[in-house]
Amino acid sequence: MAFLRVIPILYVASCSLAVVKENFKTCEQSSFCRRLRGFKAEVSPYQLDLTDLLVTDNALETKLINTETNSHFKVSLSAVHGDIFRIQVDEVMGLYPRYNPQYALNGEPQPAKLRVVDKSKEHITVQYSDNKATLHAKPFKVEFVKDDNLVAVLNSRGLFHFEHYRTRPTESENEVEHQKIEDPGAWEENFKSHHDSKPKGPSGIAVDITFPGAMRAYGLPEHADKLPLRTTNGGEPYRLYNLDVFEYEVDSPMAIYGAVPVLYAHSPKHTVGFFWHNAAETWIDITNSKDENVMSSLVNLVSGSKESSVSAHFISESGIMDMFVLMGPKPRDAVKQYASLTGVAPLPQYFTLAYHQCRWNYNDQDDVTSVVANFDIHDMPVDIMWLDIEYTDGKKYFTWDPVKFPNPDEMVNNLTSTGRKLVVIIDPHIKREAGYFLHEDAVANDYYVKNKDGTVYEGWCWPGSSSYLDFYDPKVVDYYKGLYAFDKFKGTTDDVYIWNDMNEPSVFNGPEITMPKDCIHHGNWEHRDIHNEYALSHTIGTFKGLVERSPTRRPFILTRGHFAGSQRYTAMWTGDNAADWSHLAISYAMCASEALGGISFCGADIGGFFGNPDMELLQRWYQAAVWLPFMRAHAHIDTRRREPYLFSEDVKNRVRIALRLRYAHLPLWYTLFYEHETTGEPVIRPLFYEFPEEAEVLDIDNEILVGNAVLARMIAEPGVSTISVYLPGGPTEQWYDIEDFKMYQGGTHNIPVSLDKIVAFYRGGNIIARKDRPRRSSSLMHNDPFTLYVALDNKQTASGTLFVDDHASFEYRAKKYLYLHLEYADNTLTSNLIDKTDYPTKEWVERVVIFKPPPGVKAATLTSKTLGTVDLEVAYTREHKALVIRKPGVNIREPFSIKLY
Ligand code: NBV
Repeated sequence: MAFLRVIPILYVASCSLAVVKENFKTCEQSSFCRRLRGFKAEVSPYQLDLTDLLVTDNALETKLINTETNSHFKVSLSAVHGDIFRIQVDEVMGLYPRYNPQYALNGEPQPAKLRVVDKSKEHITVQYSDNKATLHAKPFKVEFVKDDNLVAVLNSRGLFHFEHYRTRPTESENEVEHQKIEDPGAWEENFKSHHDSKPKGPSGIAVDITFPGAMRAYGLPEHADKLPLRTTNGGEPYRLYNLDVFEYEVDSPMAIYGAVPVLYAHSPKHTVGFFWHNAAETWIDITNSKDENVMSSLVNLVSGSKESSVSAHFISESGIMDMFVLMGPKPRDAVKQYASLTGVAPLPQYFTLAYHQCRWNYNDQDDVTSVVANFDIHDMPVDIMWLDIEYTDGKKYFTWDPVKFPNPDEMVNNLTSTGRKLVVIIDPHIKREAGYFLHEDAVANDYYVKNKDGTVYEGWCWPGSSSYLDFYDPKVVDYYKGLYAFDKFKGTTDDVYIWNDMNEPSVFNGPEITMPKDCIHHGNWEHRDIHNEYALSHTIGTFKGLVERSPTRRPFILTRGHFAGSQRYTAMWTGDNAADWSHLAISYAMCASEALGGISFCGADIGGFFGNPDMELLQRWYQAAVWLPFMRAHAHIDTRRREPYLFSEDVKNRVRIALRLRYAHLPLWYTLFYEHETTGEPVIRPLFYEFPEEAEVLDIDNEILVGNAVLARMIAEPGVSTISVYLPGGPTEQWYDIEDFKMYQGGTHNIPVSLDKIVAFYRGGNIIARKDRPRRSSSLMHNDPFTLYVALDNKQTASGTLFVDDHASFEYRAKKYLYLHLEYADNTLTSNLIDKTDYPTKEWVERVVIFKPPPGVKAATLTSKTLGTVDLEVAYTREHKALVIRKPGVNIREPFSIKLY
């Protein structure tokens, strides 16, 4: 019945797109948020007892006391390799164990040595490299200093709070006691929740952290909001609670599908990160001094100066308090420090970076075949076809609809024989239907998440009555991964990959469209403790399944729900956006924020999921999506068909050009993903990442950097004929329009734009390897030659890298790859291997294009071991904007040099 009540509101596409806000809590309606946001103290009641101190090589441990309630806590401060401090706070003799996320960290953080450099009854200071942390006793406060600059202070505003029991009360005492200690609203969420029939009561935690000198904060994905975090005082805090928000709105701090609790406070002088390692519902208030007069006094308190600052107030419903301070000092350092904790995305297969064609739903197997055939007929590249939920037999995952997809083997073979791949959806809800093997196995072996009374939890989702696998139970993961085996999931092959949707988890009749918080997972954890981590636990199961199924192929998984650490297993996309300019506009900001949160492999549905884009919006969307890591078109079942070949010649041509531009840059994307795996650097970067000293870039989020070499500026304004673009780096920086090679210096430029225009620049000083021969799919490009684009800086130099391997297997981990360093200086281009590795390849250099070339070049010679020294043809392009060197012909495996005369 609940389903009938909820579904019409939630899942019928409405004419005017608007989120139903009433379905989701505000901070005020979330009792722990209301309580802890309201917790204010003149002076923090929390004090350290530094007489109770244990110091080891890597950590110190001491006691913290709430002087008002006399509750005791254990605090530890440790040094983590790579300029990171970790602070953990937990109850002493807590009545219940508190949860610490199990899957976010990529193993135990590596300890580093710290030493005590100063100590009294009032404070203790430890040092690790040029980082210092001082614990102050009365009141409790921790200061972080880098290079003698105070960069962060924990609890300077006295908002630290830890809800805690001292004794196990009876149910009635408990209620009275807590109404006294906390507040009368404290019971709504937690009173009835228990592991052993006793109520647990409030277990919220909160802390403030202030960053003196900071001018902006970034991060905390996933929100459909601008890149810089806004001041939330007086409004709603940013919320992190994985939710299936139907028709989410932009410019909003509301929670949506993913939660990555890391933020970066940034100023031209310093960047510091803060990772709140907690999987429960979390709210974060942000205060930017630029917006708040009140903050300047706070900053003065903290730093004694009038400089700017940012402050954050983290509030979570449960869990231990586990915090990492990433000491920077630059954005690059802080982001890499975060990656050192939560890991990196393994190099994806090459095809995953190409163009994906999706729709809810392709009608049947003939439809799939015909869509691909049409891409071929219309000469547009496509690599991957996607099947949404309608391919299944009655929403029973791991099965096929016998009428629409009677012969999946044949369909898959048709598709993969032309080098294409298939992705099929697998959601985590399991249809409760007698005879469905998965449900029967789950019931027989106790695989489902439970209600608090130990019975199996039943919710409502696409299949109707559903239950949810408990991926916290190792035996469930063991079973689940086996479902991907070819003999289990019939019709699939090595070329079929997986889309995990609805894994927040989405429960149509659940509170806030998700699982009730008092459901119980393996280990006796309440759903409230692990909620934001559930999707991650799901995709780990899928990842294991794909590795086991195809041990020599790198898995590809797309997920909607995500958490810190998800990058180690999956790509993500920004869910159900709308065919609206505002949703196109927010897509760079959303993916840039994810990239700072470690998840570079991000994209937004091209065209917008809900609604029908007009032709201008659709084309602009394709053009913008060229520069996001995951490039997929997708559409709601109620929308008109919009495969790009359906439109006029003009539109087709523009989309074709956008797709070809994407395919030409696949070597760049691939190299960047390799470098992401090896260094932790994000693949796409907001401007402040590469230009941290430049105040002008702080708020820019309609531009994005692909690596450090390409700057793309989306056009998300309808009907424009001129746009303004900011090119960072100042007057000495040289940027080249990638279409006409025109050179611009750093600064603001107004650029005329037609509908054809894709606004992107190569940064002077970089060499970009491209594959410019148009093909139907990326697999047909493997042996194609490279064109090297040399974009010179004002010193007439440039450099770049190129990664080459088999595009699919794990052999690159056994040194079967080529990683090239390309360099241009003194009128000579050279290529050398960075690592002592080898990979036999047919790929070769077809052309070199030099932007802003030296004048008067008449000839060039190539020298390499097997070719010796050969003369090459050179020619300037019109207006001498570029010099083209024809057919160097050298295999990319061979070191070479090309000298200009
Ligand atoms: O599986 C249907 C859709 C899917 O197309 C979309 O991409 C997901 O984000 N799914 C959500 C279910 C609900 C759509 C209203």
